[in-house]
Amino acid sequence: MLSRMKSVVTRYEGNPILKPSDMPAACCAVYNSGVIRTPEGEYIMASRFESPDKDQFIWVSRSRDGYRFVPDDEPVRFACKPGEEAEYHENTFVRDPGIHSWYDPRINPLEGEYYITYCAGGDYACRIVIGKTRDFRTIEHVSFPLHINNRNAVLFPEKIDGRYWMLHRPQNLNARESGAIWIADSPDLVYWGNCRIVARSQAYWECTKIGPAAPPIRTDEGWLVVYHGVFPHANGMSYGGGVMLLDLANPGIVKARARMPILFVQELYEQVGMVPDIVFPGAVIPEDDGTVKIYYGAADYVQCVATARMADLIEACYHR
Ligand code: BMA
Repeated sequence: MLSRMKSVVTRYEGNPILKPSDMPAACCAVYNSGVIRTPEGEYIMASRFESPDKDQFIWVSRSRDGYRFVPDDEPVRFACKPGEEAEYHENTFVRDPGIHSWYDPRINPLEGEYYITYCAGGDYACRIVIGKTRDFRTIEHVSFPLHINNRNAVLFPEKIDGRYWMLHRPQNLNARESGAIWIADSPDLVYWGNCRIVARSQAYWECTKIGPAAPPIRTDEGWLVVYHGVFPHANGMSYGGGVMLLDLANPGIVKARARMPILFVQELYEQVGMVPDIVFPGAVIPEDDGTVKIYYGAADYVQCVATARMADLIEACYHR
């Protein structure tokens, strides 16, 4: 379909904002970050950090302006109740001490706390884990919300109808079944259920699968959800970012959804990396001047940021 709609997203000219050589430990990729801005105005970014031997850690960097980030000296530590470490490792598929695979963190503000939703494991089996942090140095285990083989999850920032809500993406059931975004709800962040499909792929650019990217943001028009979509091309998968609005009172209902991706691979640093042709958004931060910062991983290698006007993102949802 031809569209005359101009691009609503502007890439930061200093991209990438975080790359392997910025990290204080041997690193072959740092990307797919979750980000928040604290009430004190500090930006905190939790990134997927990959060591050259392919362990995966979550590594935090901090910034005053949202563009220049300084990494902590160490990755975050995962903590659970004393005596439950072996169980936590078994259930996050840590194969033996030292082989870690915790990745793609999202930071979800909820009831004055920061909940981290992240994925553990790999292609053999993976799952969503919910943790919680105050200092972004230690993540305390909260729950294993869903059965295995779910990959991306974000929490709504407030209770709706007295319950907690989550968007998630189960692994594709098979090659022909395109992966969809699902919704689940919970009374306590531990027991989740009532899982059902919210949105399937609709356009060709996202025909392989779609998954939630940034935690939903409340707007007058509905919950604004930025998501990722995947297209298969001759060389592999190409990832882009889309946007939709969910009903405020019933977030299982899509009110409006852009047909065109708002973010798609254009720059060299998105085309060349560990995995080519990937833009993978993980956070949208609204600013006081009506703009938002959209943080995204590029080519499974580096971390980038772009800006947009919130009004333009909402309007894009009505362009079909
Ligand atoms: C997904 C996840 C992401 C990654 C993407 C592209 O399945 O593993 O972390 O960015 O694939 O390789």
